[in-house]
Formats: sequence, C-alpha cells, structure tokens
Amino acid sequence: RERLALYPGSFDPFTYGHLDIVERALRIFDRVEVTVAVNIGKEPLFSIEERCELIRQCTAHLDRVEVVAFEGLLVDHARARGATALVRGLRQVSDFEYEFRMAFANRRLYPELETVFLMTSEEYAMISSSIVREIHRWGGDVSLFVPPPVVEALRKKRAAR
Ligand code: COD
Repeated sequence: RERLALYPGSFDPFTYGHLDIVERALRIFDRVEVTVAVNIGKEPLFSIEERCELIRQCTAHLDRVEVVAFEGLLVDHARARGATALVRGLRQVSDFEYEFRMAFANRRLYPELETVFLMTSEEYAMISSSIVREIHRWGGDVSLFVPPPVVEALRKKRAAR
C-alpha cells in the first residue's frame, strides 16, 4: 500500500526550511501532503488559502506532493486520509519540548499513527516563519529565507498596507 505522510504546520509563511523537510520526506514516503492547519496560538499573516497557494507554487517542481488546507483535529484528518505518519522538522533542542508534547498527544489520540522527525540541513536551522515575519515587518530582505513566490507575496502585502 502507498505510504502517505502528512507534513502539518501553519507555514505562515513557507520557508526554505519547510521545503527542505518536504524534500527529505519524499525520499522516505510515496506521497507527502503538506497539511496547512490552524494553530490556535498564532495570529496569521497570510490566510490559509494564500498559504496553500504559495506552497503549491514553492513545490511545483516536485511530484508526489499535495497541499491541503485543514481545520480541525489533525489526527481525524490523518485517519480519514489513511496516512502512515506525520512528519515534523527539528531544528534545534528548543523545538524538542513542544514537538514531544504534540507527538505524545497525537499518539494518545491515534496510536497507529507514527510521528517522524526529520532534521533540517544546518543552513536552514536558524530559519523560522516568525523570524521571516519579523524581518519583513521592518522592511528587511527575506530572500535568503523563503522561496521567490513568498518573497513576492510579502512584497505585495507590504505594498497593500
Ligand atoms: N527547518 C526544518 N524544519 C522546520 C523549520 C526549519 N527551518 N522551520 C519550521 N520547521 C518545522 C517545524 O518544526 C514543524 O515541524 C513544521 O516545520 C511546521 O512548522 P510551523 O511552525 O509552521 O507549524 P506549527 O508548529 O505551527 O504547527 C502546529 C500544528 C498546526 C500542526 C498544530 O497546531 C495542529 O496540529 N493543529 C491542528 C489541531 C490539532 O490537532 N491540535 C492538536 C495537536 S497535539
């Protein structure tokens, strides 16, 4: 049976670090779904639809990737999709505690679903969506951190303000 991995996150916005994790996941799984989910603790810069569209553009060169917007409990979605695993990226030790808690909660809710952690390349270990938003906010250059479609979308956001 085909092995589908969900790569869930808020991706606000999608960065080169996220792209790196998608590419790594494709080496292990038959298909990867980037699941753009709601993180209730975060106030978004881009709408869910905008984020999905940007991720589609950033992953257009990759086969076997799908981008899906989802609002609700992630494990319900994973079950409905028949997913084999959740993929999460690890950058540094500070990610660990939060990831650990989430993985255990998800396992309690859906024991058959494994969470797989993939380590990012060193060059992307310092990138986060929140740092990108912060740099953008003060007019800095984000092109080292995010793919061209996101650079363009951020530029338009700024112009529209
Ligand atoms: N390099 C590698 N990995 C990275 C990098 C980088 N530079 N930056 C981020 N990542 C990883 C993160 O570690 C994470 O694994 C993933 O990429 C996505 O990151 P974010 O920040 O966009 O995602 P989060 O943490 O906001 O996602 C949280 C969810 C939306 C998945 C969570 O809130 C959720 O599951 N929501 C749905 C409701 C639910 O089921 N909640 C219960 C969960 S226990």
